[in-house]
Amino acid sequence: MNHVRNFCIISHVDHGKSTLADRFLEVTHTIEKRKMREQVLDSMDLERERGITIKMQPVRMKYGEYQLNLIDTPGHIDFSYEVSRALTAVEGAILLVDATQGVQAQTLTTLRSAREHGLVIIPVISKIDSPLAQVEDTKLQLSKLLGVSADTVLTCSGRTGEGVEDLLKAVIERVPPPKLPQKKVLGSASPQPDYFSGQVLAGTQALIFDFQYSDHQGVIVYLRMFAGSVKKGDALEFVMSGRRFSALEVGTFSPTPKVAALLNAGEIGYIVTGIKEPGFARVGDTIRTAKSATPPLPGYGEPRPVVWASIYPESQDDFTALRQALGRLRLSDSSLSFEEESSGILGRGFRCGMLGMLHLEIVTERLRREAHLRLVVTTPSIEYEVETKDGKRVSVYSAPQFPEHGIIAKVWEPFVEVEILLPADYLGNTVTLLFEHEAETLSTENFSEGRIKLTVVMPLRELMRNFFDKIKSATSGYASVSYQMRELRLADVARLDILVADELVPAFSRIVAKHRVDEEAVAAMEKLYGILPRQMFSTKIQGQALGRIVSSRTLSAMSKNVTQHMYGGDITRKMKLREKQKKGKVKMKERGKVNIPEEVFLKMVKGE
Ligand SMILES: Nc1nc2c(ncn2[C@@H]2O[C@H](COP(=O)(O)OP(=O)(O)O)[C@@H](O)[C@H]2O)c(=O)[nH]1
Ligand SMILES: [Mg+2]
Repeated sequence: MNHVRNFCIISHVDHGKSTLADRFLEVTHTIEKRKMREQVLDSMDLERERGITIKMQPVRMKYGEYQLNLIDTPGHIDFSYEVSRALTAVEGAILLVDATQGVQAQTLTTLRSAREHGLVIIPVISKIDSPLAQVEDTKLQLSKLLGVSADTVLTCSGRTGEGVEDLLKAVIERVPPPKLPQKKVLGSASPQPDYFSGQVLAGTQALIFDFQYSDHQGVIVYLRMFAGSVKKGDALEFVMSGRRFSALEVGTFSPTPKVAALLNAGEIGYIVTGIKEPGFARVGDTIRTAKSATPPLPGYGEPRPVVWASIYPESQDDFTALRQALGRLRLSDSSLSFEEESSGILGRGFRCGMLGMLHLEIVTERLRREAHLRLVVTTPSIEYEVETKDGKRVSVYSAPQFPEHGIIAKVWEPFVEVEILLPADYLGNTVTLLFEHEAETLSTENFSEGRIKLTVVMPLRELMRNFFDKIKSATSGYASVSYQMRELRLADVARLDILVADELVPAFSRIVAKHRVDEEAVAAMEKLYGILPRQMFSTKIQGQALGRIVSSRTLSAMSKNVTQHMYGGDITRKMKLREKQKKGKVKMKERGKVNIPEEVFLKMVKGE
């Protein structure tokens, strides 16, 4: 009998995964009471500040004679690549649904991928302590969704601990132990390798599902053992890159790293490699005994970036530091992609692909904090494919690179399939909003008592036009949304430029639907008019698209005397200011440059 159980907790964001994990850790005495804190597995500062889980976090617990390996996962869609990798390391999943919210869009998405991985699903209702909990109703929703009887749905509260121990018992009963490799029978033909099925193998075979980097230990590999075992000193290799290393330490998560003598087939743990340079290994690669012929496990597809932004060091002296920081960050965030690029004004930097706006925010914040870098981040953009009239097809990752109107033959843009769950009462508002965002409805289903599930396809460009916020406000916060990237389709879009004092400001350029060019141009112009400080001279603000000026407005000059607001005070300071003002005026006229403060850039780029 095998005493190992590997499982993860999946759900819509905020349904109580990390809090339930806390109670598991308590019940199993994995963490001492005095070291316990809320959502203890959210160990990054950023996770704690924002109250969200960004990274999956494995932890090993002992319960009776059982070894339970749990992986807590993030719920936000921008971190779904973390979830999909966690699913390959386990045999079962607790599908958690908040009793005060019911089944939400991300519940459906994570359930679908858990099923694709062939996992045993344990349906669980959380937050039953809440006065707003609708336990029976949620039970019905969940049992219908899974096609199981309502009495197989369990209930718990991460706050009071009610039902938590029964959940662990259910994990032990319902989740199968890992399949182990069969013993080789002499003279038998070697069977085909089969993922998760247990194979006939001589050596060690482990799937890399995550990394961590430490200055002192180098690359630390998070893995799920499929065959054989590893211990300190073993000679191992990465299958794809062929890179060899000796295991400096092996261990498990408690949730902090804890040295172990051995990691056996079926278990989850880590290996310290001591390798300091990044770039030799990817998640989804297999680790095997060095010089063995053990076949690789099926890996992961590369995630497809949703938004792109360029990240430059404020000072070019930090370029190498930024490259190193990105390399290290990518080890612990394998959904990040980056490539070197250079720009005339900003120098050398990196074009980075991310899974959404929250992901972009987290990446830049982590670079700033963990590597202490000062950065310039350009306006995020989605990817377009442009065919120019000379027959060349190029990928465009930022609006300023979008070719001039006159030379474009065709443009393609990514579409997304979006699932929306909402109360039927808000259908009218939602349909209007969907129309405004060029969405085409694929299906409308009654989902549960008074709720509807809409499936639509729309341009990613329209999803990025604040669709999430808008649908939340159109439905008093009740709608939940999940989406998936689909194919590229022909697009009817144009680049909208903003000119300030007749000069194009690349950071303000963006790609908009052709039929919205006028509207967008006026909106951008008015917005800038409202936030741009007055200059020494009157300043024209214009929108330009499709080869013509589509909007124009003039900001009058600032009042003549900059010392007016100073009462009394130091006369020499006033003189200095006047001197400065004079010089400034001359300089500005010479260059015709307008001084656009950093916060104006930020305000223009953010929101609408
Ligand atoms: N009343 C109540 N609130 C809970 C419970 N579990 C979690 N919460 C709250 O729900 C919010 C989200 O919890 P968290 O564990 O971070 O959710 P996650 O995003 O799924 O990991 C937090 O404010 C928790 O305090 C519960 O069982 N009862
Ligand atoms: Mg969490």
